[in-house]
Amino acid sequence: MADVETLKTKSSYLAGDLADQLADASAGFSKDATQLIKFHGSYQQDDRDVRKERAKAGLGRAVSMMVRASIPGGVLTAEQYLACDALADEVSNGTLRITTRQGIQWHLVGKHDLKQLIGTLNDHLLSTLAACGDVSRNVCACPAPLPGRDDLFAHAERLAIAVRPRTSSYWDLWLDGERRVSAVPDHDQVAGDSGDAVEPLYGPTYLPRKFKIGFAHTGDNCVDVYTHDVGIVPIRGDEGAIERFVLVIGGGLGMTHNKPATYPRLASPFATVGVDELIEVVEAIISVQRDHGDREDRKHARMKYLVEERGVDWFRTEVEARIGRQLDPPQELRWDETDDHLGWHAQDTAEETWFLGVPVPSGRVQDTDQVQLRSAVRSLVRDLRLGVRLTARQDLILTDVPAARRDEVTARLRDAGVPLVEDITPVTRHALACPALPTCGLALAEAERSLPQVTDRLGGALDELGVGHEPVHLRVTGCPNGCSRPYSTEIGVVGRGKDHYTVHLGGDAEGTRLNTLYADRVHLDDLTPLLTPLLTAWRDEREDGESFGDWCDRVGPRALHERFPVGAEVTA
Ligand code: SRM
Ligand code: SF4
Repeated sequence: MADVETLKTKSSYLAGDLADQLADASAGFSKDATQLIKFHGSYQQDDRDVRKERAKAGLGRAVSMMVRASIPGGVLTAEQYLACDALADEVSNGTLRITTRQGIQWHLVGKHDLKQLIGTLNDHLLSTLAACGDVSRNVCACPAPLPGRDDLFAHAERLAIAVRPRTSSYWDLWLDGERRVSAVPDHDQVAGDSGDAVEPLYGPTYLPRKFKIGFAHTGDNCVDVYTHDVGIVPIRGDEGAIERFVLVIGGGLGMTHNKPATYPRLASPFATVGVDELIEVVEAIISVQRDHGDREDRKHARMKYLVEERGVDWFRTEVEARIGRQLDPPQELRWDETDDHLGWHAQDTAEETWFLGVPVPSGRVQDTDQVQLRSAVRSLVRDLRLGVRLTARQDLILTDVPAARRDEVTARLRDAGVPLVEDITPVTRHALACPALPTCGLALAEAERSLPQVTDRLGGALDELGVGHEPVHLRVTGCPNGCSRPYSTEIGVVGRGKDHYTVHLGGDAEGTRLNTLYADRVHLDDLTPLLTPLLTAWRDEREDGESFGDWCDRVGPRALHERFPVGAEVTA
């Protein structure tokens, strides 16, 4: 068993000695407690920018906490958003970080401010419970409130509540035992019951590893549904109501450089289920992973390995045995061009209410000298009581804008220097980056802080080639764990070591195809020179409307290497 398994077993349902550790004067938690506190939504980190100097000066690490709220479908009321915003100043570093799973992170939080932060969130019916840890994480869902489509959220929220841990330790630790209503599932039966009274779904050792669920609308894969452990896509009847759901299973992206036994995987078609069966079937899927997932090797513990190695048919038989009936085969899914929901869109057919998707570079909602994004969003939400939605592409959507106030909203954002979607290049629009340095303890290279340089240079090269208007999708991470989903896009740039990256090409904008490794140890300065010959060939050879990723895929990885050998200058 991995050490974490013993820790979970001994923790009495995630309590451990967290209460004592929270009360002591030190800035951080013990090694064991840092593992347990993840289940409560918090990671212990240190400022890596000052690690070396502090060590030289004989000082310990500059320890702080990152706190993550899990927000199903990324849907927030005005009051909830304003509470999150206020916490950024009260206990954090003045920024809110929208995550690639529609959550919010606060960085540089002091250990002794955790209770205030988590308590305030719960006062607003938001939670950090299970935002991290070996449980089902935040449930993603397309957040766009387009007419006839906003019914998906209710399903996502219901499932999110059903799969939340039920231990009282979270409430005991952060809320003096007071349980909030929204956290209580409305059903007692749990398919694949662990036989455990406290955690009927998870049991005392929870899952072997993190678990992710996402909902996408047919045709619009804005949440990258194939990268989830369970992806869920509604099928609508003639009247437009959701009648069934298609499930895909076994997605996941994390890998380790030079360890072929670890790999990204896209989810496989699994089954079609009725609306009333959804929770039961998803719980049964989770229970199969709970019982059969690898609890010895955490690098091999995600459900994707179970699905890949035992096969979808074996998995389906296991689930059918647990629910006591056969599942219908998965209906075929179709995907159009994925919409990032930026810009203005009508929220109802009468066009009385609108929503505006606002680009947020790397999801960082902050004020800088040039751009007062955080202040502008705060004042708009406060004055117009707008709803806020977070996208899985790290952007935000302001909802419920009366038609008559659209111009005012646009003007106020522009006055604050906020670039809207029409003001940015396509490569900037579609780019994602994970936080990486200085907060992420696993980062091998920069990501968020280098993204502007990468998009400026690549955007410049595309302009020079006369294709600057074409959407090119780029995602950067500081290590191969894949937090900004770099393997399911056209150009994935993955941290390898200081300033060096692997470059992956040939995924598609719809997120239905993995890219493949093209070059290793590329210095960031060499990225655009490396890609320019390929982009030139794409411009000249592409078939009608063919995207860069589709062209790379058509040419094929081997031919790409032969035609565009990666020179020693970029692999130094
Ligand atoms: Fe992630 C770990 C940030 C989405 C795969 N991820 C981490 C940690 C907590 C580092 C750590 O363990 O010490 C990062 C904190 C950095 C920081 O300073 O904030 C971190 N992950 C993020 C976020 C904030 C990136 C972002 O740009 O928004 C995302 C938070 C989502 C959320 O609200 O829950 C985030 N992480 C993802 C995704 C994308 C997704 O889920 O859609 C993935 C790839 C999909 C997947 O899970 O396979 C992802 N994160 C990982 C992994 C590799 C897991 C694996 O199977 O190997 C790790 C490392 C681990 O778990 O050991 C990791
Ligand atoms: Fe950290 Fe790596 Fe995730 Fe980036 S991809 S946030 S560097 S774990």
